[in-house]
Amino acid sequence: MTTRLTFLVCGSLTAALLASAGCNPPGATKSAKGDSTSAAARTFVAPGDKDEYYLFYSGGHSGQVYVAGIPSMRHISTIPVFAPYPATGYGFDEESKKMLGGFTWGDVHHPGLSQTDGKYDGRWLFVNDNANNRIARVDLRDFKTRQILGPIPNSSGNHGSSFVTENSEYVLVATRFSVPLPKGRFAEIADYKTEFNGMVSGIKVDPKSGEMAVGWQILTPPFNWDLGSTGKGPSSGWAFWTSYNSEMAHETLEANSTQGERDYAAIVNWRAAEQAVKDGKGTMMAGVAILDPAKVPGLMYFLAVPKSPHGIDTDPSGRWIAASGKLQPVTSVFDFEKIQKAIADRNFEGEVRGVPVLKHDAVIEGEVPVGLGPLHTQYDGKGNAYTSMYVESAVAKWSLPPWTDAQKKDLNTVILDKIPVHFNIGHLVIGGSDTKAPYGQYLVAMNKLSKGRHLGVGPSQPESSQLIDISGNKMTMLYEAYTEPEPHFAQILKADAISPIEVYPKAENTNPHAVWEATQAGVTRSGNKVDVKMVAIRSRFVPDTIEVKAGDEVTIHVTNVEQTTDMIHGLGIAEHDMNIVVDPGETKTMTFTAGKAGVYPFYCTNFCSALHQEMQGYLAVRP
Ligand code: K7E
Ligand code: CUA
Repeated sequence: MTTRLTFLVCGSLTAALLASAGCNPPGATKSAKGDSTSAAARTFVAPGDKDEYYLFYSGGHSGQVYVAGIPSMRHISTIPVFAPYPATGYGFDEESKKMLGGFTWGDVHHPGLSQTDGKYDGRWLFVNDNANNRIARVDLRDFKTRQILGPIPNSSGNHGSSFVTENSEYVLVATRFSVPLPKGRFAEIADYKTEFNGMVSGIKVDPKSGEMAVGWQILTPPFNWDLGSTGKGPSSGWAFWTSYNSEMAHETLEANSTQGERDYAAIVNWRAAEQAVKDGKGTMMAGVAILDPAKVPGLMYFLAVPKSPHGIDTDPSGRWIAASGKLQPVTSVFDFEKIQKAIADRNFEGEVRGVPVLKHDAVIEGEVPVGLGPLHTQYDGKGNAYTSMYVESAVAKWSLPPWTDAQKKDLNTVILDKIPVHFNIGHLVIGGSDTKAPYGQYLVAMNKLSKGRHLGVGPSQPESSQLIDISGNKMTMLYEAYTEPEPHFAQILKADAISPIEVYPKAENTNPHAVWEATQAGVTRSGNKVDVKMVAIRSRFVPDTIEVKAGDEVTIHVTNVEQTTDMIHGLGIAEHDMNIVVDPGETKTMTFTAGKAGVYPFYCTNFCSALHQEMQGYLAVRP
């Protein structure tokens, strides 16, 4: 979500909608205090005990991913991805600096866990950067960012990702913003409709290493692709995205992109795209094979969805696809079996730039009147769906089809429960909702506003994330945690699905600059280049004096020779804006230019032992 929605939905355009409920319905401000004793017991994780689940939630424009435990909702760790993070030295050492590619921020929206056979396999977490068109892979063996791919060519505004296919063949990506292509070409903004294009990209994932590369791209009209999801079961091999701005407006989108009654969802046959590229049907642009869906029939279909849809989510069976029009109080449920039939029967209601538009009535199963401002839907694997409602500040629980005739006549009857959240929910997450086997125990509501339900911290307020028990018929509010901007989406993983390492085994360290003994450490010079091989061990650096000349290019390779859990050493150098943090068994490299003449202390930045304060040294810079 963006602030756009805040103004749009809570603004004048939908005054009529709001008149009935308001942005924060009065009933929504009170929590079920009566239940608080049992809620406390259900979320209490005693000191020393561990949580049952990981919650990986996006840090939005912080560029990071946060890790919390469920049910305690305690923040455990921050995984820096698209932005430097001094706490772990990320973005200061040469390896991570290179991955960041000169960018100092990103905008993480949708974490996606890798899957095998439609279930989480605990290998990787993919996250997108909406701002700089990148996608990153975090390795769940060590919770470190291992690759950042991008900026993705021919693609601008990587919002519609990271949607992982059933066997992690691809991470699928669609563009939020359209630009003249190839990137770098200038066109008048007034010529938006004819000169600008969007793109759907298949990011190929190496099944062994997880290494990502751009596989293929499909050219689209300049709609603003929004959220997506991948198919499974009957919809295996397909993917779905919503869009807004089918009006193809290029200014004042708040008004101009909301004129039409419907916008288009894209239904993409990614297996066919892969095949078409193999068959040589692509045209190269910026090194990528681009497919034109008008020339390669069967790749892409459009489907009209009411009123600026946002979320689109495939259910665990792969048959039902729920899309929510944020300006209309219903969630549209599409039947993939009907979609396939409509495609086979060529049951179209027109076309847009050569892409057939499926007949809406032929593929819709029903419109569930969930409530105001519906955005995203998650599933518990027991036949129930849960839709977040931004305007209403609530979550609605409803039953998926098949519905009885009586239910079909009045879909109000499929709504089973509603719970208020505080306030203005964006995404919600149920563990495994995007797999064949959801856990169905907890739901986390990621709310855009906390409105001071916490100790005062000045005008810049955190978001709030609320833990809801969904194991019974009725949803129960359990806990409320404050989260830094801005959790869009999250993934929940069973704790026992992974077993992260605690040290890097010495035998695995293949860094050519690693040194394991004090006797191997030292300083060498060639010209104005100074190379330092340094050992870090409780509680000293070897060497602990380094002498250089002003203007020298200094490279320090630090090996933390510890093989003990949590024995981390940092190396911070005064007035050089340098701090790297080295985990046990790891070697990291920092490179900098020695500053003005003088003597600069360096010290260990991670409290590592009783003599941590003594872990220091001097960088002597001769004039
Ligand atoms: Cu709804 Cu970027 Cu998925 Cu924000 S998005 S909420
Ligand atoms: Cu090493 Cu503190």
